[in-house]
Amino acid sequence: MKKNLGFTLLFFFLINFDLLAIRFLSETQATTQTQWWQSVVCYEIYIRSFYDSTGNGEGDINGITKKLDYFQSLGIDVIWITPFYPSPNVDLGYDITDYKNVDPKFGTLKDLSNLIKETHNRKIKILLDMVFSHSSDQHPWFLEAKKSKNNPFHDYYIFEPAKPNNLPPNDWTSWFSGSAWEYNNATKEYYLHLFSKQQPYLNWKCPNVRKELQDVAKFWLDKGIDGIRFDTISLIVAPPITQKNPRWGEMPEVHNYLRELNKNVLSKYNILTVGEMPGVSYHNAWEYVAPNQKQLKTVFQLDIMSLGCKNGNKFDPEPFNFVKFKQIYQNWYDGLYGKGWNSIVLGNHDQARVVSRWGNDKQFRTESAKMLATFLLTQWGIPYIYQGDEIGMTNCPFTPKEFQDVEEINYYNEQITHGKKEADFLHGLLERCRDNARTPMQWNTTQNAGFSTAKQTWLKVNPNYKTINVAEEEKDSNSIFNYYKKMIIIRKSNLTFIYGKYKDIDPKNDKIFAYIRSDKNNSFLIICNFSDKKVDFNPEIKNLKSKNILIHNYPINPKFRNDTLNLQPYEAIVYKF
Ligand code: TEU
Repeated sequence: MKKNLGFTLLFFFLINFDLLAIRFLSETQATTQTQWWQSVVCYEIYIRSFYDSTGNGEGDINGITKKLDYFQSLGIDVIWITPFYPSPNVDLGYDITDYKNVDPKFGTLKDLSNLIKETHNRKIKILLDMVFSHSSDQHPWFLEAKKSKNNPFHDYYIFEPAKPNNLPPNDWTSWFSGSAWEYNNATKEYYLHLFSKQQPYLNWKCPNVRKELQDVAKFWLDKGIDGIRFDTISLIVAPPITQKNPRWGEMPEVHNYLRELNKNVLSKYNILTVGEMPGVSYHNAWEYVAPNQKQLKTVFQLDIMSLGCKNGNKFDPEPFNFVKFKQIYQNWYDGLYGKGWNSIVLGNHDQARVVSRWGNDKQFRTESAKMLATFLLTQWGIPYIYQGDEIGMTNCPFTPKEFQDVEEINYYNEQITHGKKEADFLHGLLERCRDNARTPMQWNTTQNAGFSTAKQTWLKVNPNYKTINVAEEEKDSNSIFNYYKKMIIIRKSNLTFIYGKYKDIDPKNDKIFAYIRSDKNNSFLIICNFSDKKVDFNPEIKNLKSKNILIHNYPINPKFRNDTLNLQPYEAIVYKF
């Protein structure tokens, strides 16, 4: 009897051990197993400003379809399209009233199916933007929710009783200025909004909300899209309202809800998912994107966007700390490499133009735009090119009357209300406002830069379109556009840039970003002068002069004095050795 019991126990131990071993192998394998999306180069399309096919002054879905060959010629593998769902456009599409439809001004569901088909015909993949942490205040869910406390949709949002004297539940502020609470008269409560008051915060603790949003993701995935960019997805669970300075992105329930979304929907498709995750950084990003966490595939590294913001104010620019800039890339590599995947952006529809912010859009526009392309496409992490950066589009001269973006309009009004003079803050606002990145794509020198035949475009066209446009760039073999093309080919033909190790060889240098990408087959040295100065730099690499140069953003050979490079302003060189 005892012997049988012993065998039985041994049998069960061995079975469980095998199962555990298989699971461990499959999960570690998943970390190292290659996935289609690890080697892609992505491109963000801000649909409203990309190409207007109807003449109404705004970009649209068929406009993207008409320009798909452009992405093919550039070497793009994935396009991410910003929201085109029905919206009152308080936040230009990031305030949604119908998650399963297309706003008529952008086209129809049929147009979208055609775009997906045509995109796939060109072996390009397509990501859509899902805005799941808030809806529009005109969404039917919210129109019901605010009616009464016992309305079945009331729990879809966060309503809290007012404090004495009808004060908001706490002093949290919105990302778009002012309080994060708006009073709702019908129920004598406040509702939470992290952005504009027209973007009420969705309550993911409500199972019906999670079910609705899972259905939304499934609806679009079943149309054949290849992935999702999740807007502000780390914000889906609010900290306790007693937390004076709320720490977003750290609530454990976020993981549970993302696991549920992944289990019920995302995991059933071979897709790329990328989270925009305010509050998540290199020390905890792996908790969201490590394969065995079963949540998302990748995360955007946006820590650099907090650099150069005096007292944390995006609209009070100061020179950015370049050593900190480099440290951020090292931290994210150390925090994620071998555990999960990072996504690299230098700009997007929420930030100033990359050549204006990180480069030099005056004397060294071409050199610095090419240097930034070299940097973006040789870093570890999936690179995202933002619409127009591939031709060196720059910030645009606006007057406050021309503003279209709620973030800058609210900020402007708040400053004036607090008695500030325009002279005190307008310069900084103009330098960093989101409209800089949202001016219409500059295709050529015809009316409205070839973006639209409308008399008036939704946002002004940058007056420099006569000299900065796709047509000019495509025909000039030394253009920024053709440099991006070469850099994309270099990245994709050298897997070291995708899977290889990363090492900053001079982290304390306050002008030069020099790093090595290596694997068992190759080593590459990338040198980027992020300054407008001539700089001597000795990378301490023997016979560097004799090494093979893969790409260089100056027409002349690099200058040396012995083993020391005399780098030109914004000079970028990639050596292979
Ligand atoms: O942005 C979220 C976010 O982190 C914001 O702080 C944004 O980066 C801000 O503009 C920086 O100053 C996402 C979308 O990308 C943005 O366009 C939306 O306005 C926002 O969410 C609300 O949906």
